[in-house]
Amino acid sequence: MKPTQAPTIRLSDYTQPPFWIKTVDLHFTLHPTATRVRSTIEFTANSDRTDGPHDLRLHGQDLKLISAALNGTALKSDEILLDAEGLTIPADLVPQDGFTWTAEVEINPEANTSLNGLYMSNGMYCTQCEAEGFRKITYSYDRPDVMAIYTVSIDGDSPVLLSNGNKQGHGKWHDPHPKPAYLFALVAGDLVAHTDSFTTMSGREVALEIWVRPGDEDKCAYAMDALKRSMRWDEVEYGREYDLDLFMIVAVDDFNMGAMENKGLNIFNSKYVLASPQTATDRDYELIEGIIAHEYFHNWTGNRITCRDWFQLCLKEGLTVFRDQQFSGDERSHAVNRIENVLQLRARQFREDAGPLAHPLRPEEYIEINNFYTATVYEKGAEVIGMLRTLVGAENYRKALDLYFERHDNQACTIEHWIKVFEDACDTDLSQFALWYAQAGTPKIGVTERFEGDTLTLTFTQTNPDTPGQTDKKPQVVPIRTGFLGADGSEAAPEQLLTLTDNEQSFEINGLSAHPTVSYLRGFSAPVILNRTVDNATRAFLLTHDTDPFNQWEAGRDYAMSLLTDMATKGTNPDAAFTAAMLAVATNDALDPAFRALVLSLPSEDALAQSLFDAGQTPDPDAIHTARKSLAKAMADTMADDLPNLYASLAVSGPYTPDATDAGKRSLRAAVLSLISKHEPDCATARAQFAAADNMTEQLSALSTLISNGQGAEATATFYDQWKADRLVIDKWFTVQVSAAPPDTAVDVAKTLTQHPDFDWKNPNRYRSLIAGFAMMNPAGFHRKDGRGYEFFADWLIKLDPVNPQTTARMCGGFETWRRYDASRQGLMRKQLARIAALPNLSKDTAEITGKILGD
Ligand code: B3K
Ligand code: ZN
Repeated sequence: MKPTQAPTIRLSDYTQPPFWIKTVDLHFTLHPTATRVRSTIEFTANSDRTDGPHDLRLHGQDLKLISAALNGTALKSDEILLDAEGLTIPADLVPQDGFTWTAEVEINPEANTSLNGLYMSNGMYCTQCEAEGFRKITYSYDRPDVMAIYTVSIDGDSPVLLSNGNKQGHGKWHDPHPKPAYLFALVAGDLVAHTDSFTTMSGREVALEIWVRPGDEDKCAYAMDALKRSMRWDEVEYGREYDLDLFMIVAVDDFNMGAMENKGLNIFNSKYVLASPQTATDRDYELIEGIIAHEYFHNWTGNRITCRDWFQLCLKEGLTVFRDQQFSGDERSHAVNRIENVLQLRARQFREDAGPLAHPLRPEEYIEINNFYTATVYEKGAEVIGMLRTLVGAENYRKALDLYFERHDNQACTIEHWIKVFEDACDTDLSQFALWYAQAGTPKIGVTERFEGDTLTLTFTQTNPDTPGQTDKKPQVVPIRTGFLGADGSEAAPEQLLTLTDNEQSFEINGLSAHPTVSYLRGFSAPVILNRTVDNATRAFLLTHDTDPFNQWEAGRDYAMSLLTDMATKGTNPDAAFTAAMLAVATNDALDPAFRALVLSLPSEDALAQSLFDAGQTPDPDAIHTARKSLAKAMADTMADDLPNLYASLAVSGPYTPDATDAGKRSLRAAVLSLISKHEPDCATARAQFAAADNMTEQLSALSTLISNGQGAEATATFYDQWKADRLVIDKWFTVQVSAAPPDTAVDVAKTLTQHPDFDWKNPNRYRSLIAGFAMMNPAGFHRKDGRGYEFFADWLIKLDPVNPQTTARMCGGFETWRRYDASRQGLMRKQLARIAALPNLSKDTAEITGKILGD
């Protein structure tokens, strides 16, 4: 790794702070380039730290210190030791039994392009403090185990001045709940509110406000509806009531991620708040609902009970993702949601777990904590909670959660606290289960079947692969929901939960009259890779008969994967039995259209590349792209006679609603449209859909079909003219052009688009729409043989790093799979990574990630 000054932070080094904080009072005088922050902080002794006397060491970064005092006595400049990370007051000046710290600092929000701390977005002030942004606002303890009561007053020209808690007057706020500094927030600007109210389960009235830029107020209704449904759901399912008089959401255009759960004042990327049928797709609506719920649910899982240190991040993130997934399943379709979540998990988390960035759910060290807001922490974190619930049962799960909230309210906790709650509530030993938090990598499960007499013996094997820094792993607890199907498709024996705890283990199922077809890992009951030797006839049987919808879908996916693997590596032809099975699913009106759409969508190019690599082969991105196209063409050929009717029958009548039923029809219709276009040289159906669409879902799917068939020039221009004033739609316009472009032209399309006057690259949404759209959504274009895709991507990472390290580091993940490919591509990718890693002044964020990816 490139030499860096940044220290490694270790879990094993955790110690409590020498002092606690009771209250923090902040006064802001806002100015775009010279904001003043006056702070008064009450420190108390920490009686557990008997190793004193202690210095006062406060975090602070990019702050200009104007003055500071202890117990009202001004500190002289030689009594304050300032450095780049904060300040130190020597112990002999610090009253060890507690004291009042006051200080005034000046900060420059306009110069803050990192979007971390206090910054400006379109003339509006806003903050992002998780994980360590509060230290860019004032000197304090910026660590999650220090929880305090905050009072805030704000002076400024902006008509709207917001902070956490309950409102005490214009620009005056008090939050009665102790919170860590990372949940602090401030927003000021010319904003308008979409308002509503909610009556809680104990009858309290809570005001709800969604604050947006003038002109956007008509696009908040769906987010508000999702918020109210989330609030009710948390009361019913978890007994959790909201705890302030007011709950606010603010939409911001410049934001590094999706949203942030600041107490009582959630700040959102505007992409996950604003929606109208004309401008947002069904997928956008689904994401808005899920993210609104996620941030709201953090109020209990994250805010009331927070993390002791950042190593425990999955304590709040894994649990909150699990809760938002339960909510979305309840609000929509459990089967469809589960499939979508597993698709995401495999695309992001399995990919991460198989590469150089693999890390345990609870990492043991980091350089930059923002690099650990990963698919592993979030998505594998949620899977682990799901397994726990499967193992102890729904009733015990609720008992354990009740105990968690009762025992740990207002505390900063660890994974050990979480596990202990389950052990106590369910009277069980979870020491082996806890390995899920400590061991990185996706377990690989093998299975063989033996049938004798009336007994089926299933023998499982479990391998936990080596990952960076971890070898010789122990077997984990793997709950495998298993079904047994008779020849007529009925359940030949009741479903069983087989819990694997060893590296090799057998289970017997008795009383069977014949060898059943076994349906393993129903509902994807554990985040593992199951290697099962199975023939295509069995896959087709499961696709038709499995009573578990997840496994029904999985059988089709597995079937497609095996065909595509052969097509990409051996040049075989598509199989007629597969396309016939797809036709049967597509036209089976008894099945939910959304489910049918998922069955019809082929595995992604990236998923195929990973699967080939796992099987010991070197993936060829061009061959994968071609194989996928020819399998889609074969499906279109088999279905040719049925597609037009199916397409027509899926038209949704009446005004647009984003509900799951209509959205499902539109998604199947989009899949059918893409197949129809394989037989239409002029893409007539897509053209007609583009012209007639009254909603973004249909307009965009038509545009994507046109572009991928080389017919998109006119529609692309029309779309731009229609939507040039809508920044979120123009993000989609950039993405669709680079993601749907044929691979041989994609890099040139991307390059040309970077010259477009609307390519405002400092805006993370816009940057991602084009740069990540190309690198992550057009694999064959990115991995072109001459390396121009890699070079283009690296050029833009280099450009962004000094401006926004957090987003740059995250995007470097585009290179995390370099070891999968042939020597030439590996060399080309390494060259670009080395070019980035060698930059002088590279951020610690990007240095940590590129160093790990290179493995130096
Ligand atoms: N907790 C925030 C993520 C903060 C990321 C800091 N780099 C959003 C969420 O998970 O809800
Ligand atoms: Zn979260």
